[in-house]
Amino acid sequence: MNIRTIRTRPFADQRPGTSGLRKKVSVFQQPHYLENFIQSIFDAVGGSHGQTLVVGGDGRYYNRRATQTVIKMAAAHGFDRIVVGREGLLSTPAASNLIRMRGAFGGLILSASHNPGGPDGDFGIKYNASNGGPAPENLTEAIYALSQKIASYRIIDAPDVDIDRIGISSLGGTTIEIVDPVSEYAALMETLFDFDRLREFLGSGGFRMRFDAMHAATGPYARAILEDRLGAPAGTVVNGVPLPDFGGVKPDPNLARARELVEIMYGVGGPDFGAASDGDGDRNMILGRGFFVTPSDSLAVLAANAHLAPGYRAGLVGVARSMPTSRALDRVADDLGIPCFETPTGWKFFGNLLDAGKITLCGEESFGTGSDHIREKDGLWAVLLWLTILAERRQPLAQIVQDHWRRYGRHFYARHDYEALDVAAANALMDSLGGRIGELNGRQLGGSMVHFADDFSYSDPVDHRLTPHQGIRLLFEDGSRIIYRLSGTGSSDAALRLYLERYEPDLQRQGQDVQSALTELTAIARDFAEIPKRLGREEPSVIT
Ligand code: VG1
Ligand code: CO
Repeated sequence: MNIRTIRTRPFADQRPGTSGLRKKVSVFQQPHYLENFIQSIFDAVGGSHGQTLVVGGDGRYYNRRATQTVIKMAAAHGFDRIVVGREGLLSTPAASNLIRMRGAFGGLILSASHNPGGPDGDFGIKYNASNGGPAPENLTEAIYALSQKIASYRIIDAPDVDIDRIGISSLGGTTIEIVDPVSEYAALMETLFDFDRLREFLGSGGFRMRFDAMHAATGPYARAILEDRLGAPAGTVVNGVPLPDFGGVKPDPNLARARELVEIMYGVGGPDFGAASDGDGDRNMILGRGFFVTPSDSLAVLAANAHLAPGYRAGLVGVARSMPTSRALDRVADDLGIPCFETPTGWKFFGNLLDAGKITLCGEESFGTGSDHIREKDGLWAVLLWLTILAERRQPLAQIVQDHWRRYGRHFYARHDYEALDVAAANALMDSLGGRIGELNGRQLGGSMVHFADDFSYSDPVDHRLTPHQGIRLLFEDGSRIIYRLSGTGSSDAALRLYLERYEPDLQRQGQDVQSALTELTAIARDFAEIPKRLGREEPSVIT
């Protein structure tokens, strides 16, 4: 087979963000753009000879094309075997599992997750290492550095591989294995949850649920597990066929973007339980009848009840949350007498803690929860754990969450996103905040006393690597928090994320509406950052 070496030049914009490299499809379609990045990954990780590589994506536009490019470049780099999800599909959690099951060297996941799809939307690619988790920062920085001095890449000259049929073929000296994207993932779920018990619960007729796959990667997984194996009625999974443009909707499971599901859950005679997942299947939104569970609360409730599932019967060794995620989890950890770690935003920071056996469960405020079963967040896993809790406790979901608040107190929480910002204005706002936090300690801000303020810096408890500048945080004496950071998943313009949290131990006041409970804190946050003046925005684009 003919291996060609193609001359190329660097692209200045190939630094990976929170979760891989995400750009407009048109950017990826430039000649050599994708190839340069893949070559930089292979050069950064080295040692591909004789190894196994896993490849798959969320099914968005350009997924099929990119899959062929990855296969041909991996073959040119001497991989012994390339395991590919049929039709180029693998949800992010399924890819993480496959890497681990096959003892693979690593995997390339073709996804821009919750970003919009289609020819005018975004595409993305990220590398996961042999533990199944996203490449750590030192590796993504090494990839970027190599992309800035690349002069050529290697690719095999061959016709496209048939990725639509399960089976084994070869390309040069490389074995190409096309696998069913679902089966190994479903088998993993069966080791963690009691499928017989869930089947009985879902088939009892007394419980109804709806799962919205948002025309993204989770559709086939949800159908196979919820409907085929657990016997939920056909039609439980809606929008279950992956589409290259996700049906024109941003596949982001939150109250604003998963409107269809939200309306049904809040409507008359709605189901008992509703859930949705994102483009690549690693996020989850959880709803009860007329009731929304914030992701931070969901994480805390899962931690407090995980022992109800067979996979977690032995209890949790520790938990972790990203810094902006509410501290509801910390209270559960305190109660259980286990450590709770606080990491920067992005799943890559949980990897070391999971690998070192320091934590069992972890999550983020951005609709991401997961455990040590893989090294990515896992939407369907969260749904199965919630179903287990509902099946064991036999209480309405809202009651389970309210009981949780009664016991631990309620953390009112909201995230305000200011999207499509001018990059310079967003950076100037963050710089200004960074310059002013030093004077804040012990001062009043809008009637509240600041306990401390800093620019969050993370020291990894396992390898002791330092990651600075992970968000500006203001902690008040009453336990409230305000956090500001810029998104690292956008493809062109900037987005400011403002995170607001207020603790309410008083049962009588836990029933308030979230936005009104956070009114004062919101005003303080807007004023201190001079949001209207600096960004020209009165209101956030989305509140989650
Ligand atoms: C966002 C979320 C973060 C999450 C990341 C990837 O990042 O805030 O918590 O890990 O997306 O999720 P940022 O930098 O835009 O805030 V996924 O499902 O898009 O891979
Ligand atoms: Co995702």
